[in-house]
Amino acid sequence: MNDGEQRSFGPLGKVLVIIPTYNEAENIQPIVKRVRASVPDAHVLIADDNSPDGTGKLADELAISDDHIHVMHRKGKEGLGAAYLAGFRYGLDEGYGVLVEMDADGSHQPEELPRLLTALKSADLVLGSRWIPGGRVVNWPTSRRLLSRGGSTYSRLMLSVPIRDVTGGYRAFRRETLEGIGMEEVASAGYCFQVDLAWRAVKAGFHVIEVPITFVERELGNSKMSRAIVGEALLRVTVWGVGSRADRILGRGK
Ligand SMILES: Nc1nc2c(ncn2[C@@H]2O[C@H](COP(=O)(O)OP(=O)(O)OP(=O)(O)O)[C@@H](O)[C@H]2O)c(=O)[nH]1
Ligand SMILES: [Mg+2]
Repeated sequence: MNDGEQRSFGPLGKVLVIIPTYNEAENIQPIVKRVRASVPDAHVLIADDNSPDGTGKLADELAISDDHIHVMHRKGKEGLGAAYLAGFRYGLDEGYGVLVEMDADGSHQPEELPRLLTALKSADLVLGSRWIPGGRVVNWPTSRRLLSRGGSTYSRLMLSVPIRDVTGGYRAFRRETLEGIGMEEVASAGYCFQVDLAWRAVKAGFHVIEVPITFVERELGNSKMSRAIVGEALLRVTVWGVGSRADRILGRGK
């Protein structure tokens, strides 16, 4: 995608792994430990939305004994998109060169992060992908599989983005990519946040590549997936797709 082959890419710089959390008390310590073990130089930012189950306090305890762990306490549940945007802003302000998105529930395996980072050496954005050869999903019921594949296919066709897994949330961005996609205008809260970011990166001409991952369904804690999140995604992707087609037809070229 987008002539990455002809470009040369600069060094990656310091890595910040952003983990948004809402009620992940059972998961937060194991996931952070796995990140620290897999990529010891990387820093971790936990962006907690004042989880009632005390995730934020557990995160603080982790940060006390490890200067590579940082915690952002947000005032209340505002959705994963808002937590990531705040995390990105923190990371850019603090001078990180690479910003990684990772769920807290173990679905995104930290042991696969080195592969994403290696791929980022010759890309602007790397997407962990379940739906390319080598990608897998473990422990997902057929209904979830269909929803995810269907959502990705619908978004790909609607927005004409050449990406197989456009809703996935295991990603590594170069800072320049986030600086170049108009992050300030991103309003999506839930699932479509991921679609929004990938689409913006493709439209801005960045070199986006997919790397196969094994996605493991959460074992502990509760899902925050809801009909509202799916509904938001469906509605927004449809509005974006229709809008960009209309722009093309009317010659407003986006
Ligand atoms: N800060 C913050 N984090 C959130 C919010 N909603 C979800 N998250 C986190 O975002 C990540 C993804 O959420 P999940 O509930 O795992 O969503 P999902 O992967 O679609 O659903 P499951 O398949 O059930 O795991 C997890 O680390 C959540 O704790 C939110 O409103 N605020
Ligand atoms: Mg999950």
